[in-house]
Amino acid sequence: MQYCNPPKKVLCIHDLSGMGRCSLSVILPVLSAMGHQVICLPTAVLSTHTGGLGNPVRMTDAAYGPAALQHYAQLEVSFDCIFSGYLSSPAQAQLVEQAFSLWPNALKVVDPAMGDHGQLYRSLAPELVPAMEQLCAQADLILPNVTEAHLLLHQSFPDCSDWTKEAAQSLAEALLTRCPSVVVTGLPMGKYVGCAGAGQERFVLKKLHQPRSYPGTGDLFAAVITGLLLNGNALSAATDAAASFVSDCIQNTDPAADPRFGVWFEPQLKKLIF
Ligand code: PXL
Repeated sequence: MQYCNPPKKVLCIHDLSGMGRCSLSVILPVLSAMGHQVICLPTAVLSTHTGGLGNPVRMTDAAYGPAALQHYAQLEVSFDCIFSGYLSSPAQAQLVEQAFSLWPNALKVVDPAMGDHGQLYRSLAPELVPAMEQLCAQADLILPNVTEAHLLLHQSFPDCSDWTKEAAQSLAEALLTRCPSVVVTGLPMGKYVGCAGAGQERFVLKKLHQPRSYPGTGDLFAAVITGLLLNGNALSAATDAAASFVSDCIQNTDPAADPRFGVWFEPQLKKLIF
């Protein structure tokens, strides 16, 4: 019996929102479909995301994260990638930093999930911003949306519905002072939504999907990019493919469905299996 290569191990430090198709609920199936082993370290367990479904029930235990990291270290496992997302406190940014120092050879991907539509998520304290900035400085790749990009740069959020390619590129490049590779997502570009990347390979992508807004699309995008990088793809190719996947998910979601419950990504997962 010939086995394939062992799956890559990805430590995902993100929240688990039970309903609403975001965070670990979408990252786990995406990375698994791509052939990776996901180790989930929930930063909080919520009944739903915080984007308009009422007040989610929350389960948080500040002691869980550090104890879980200690357990993994004791098991002497090594991770190929550490991928962080929604953190509920500055202490959890330190938790991710601790994971980075325990597994220094892992690919470090930070989705600085903090806000959308020009504002910090209501559930988060402003002190998270400097903690996230510090965390981004230690990452190999950061994936902020346009709101988070402005928060990280201490810039006020522009009221712009049609980003030019040049403006998108300079926003991404401004973040290169913080981290070696950057992909900014969710840039409104007229009839489309674009993303702009910068890093060793310089590129800007635009006009990726229709401007229908759903929670969790940034998490899907980040998970597909991460999975593709771990499979040896270059960032520009991974970004292109992740953008088409998210676009397919949006196009295959009935526009009449309640957007708060996210995109119908499940039937699209087969596109990620090779
Ligand atoms: O997908 C972003 C996200 C992740 N986690 C939680 C959220 C949101 C967006 O609203 O509320 C808890």
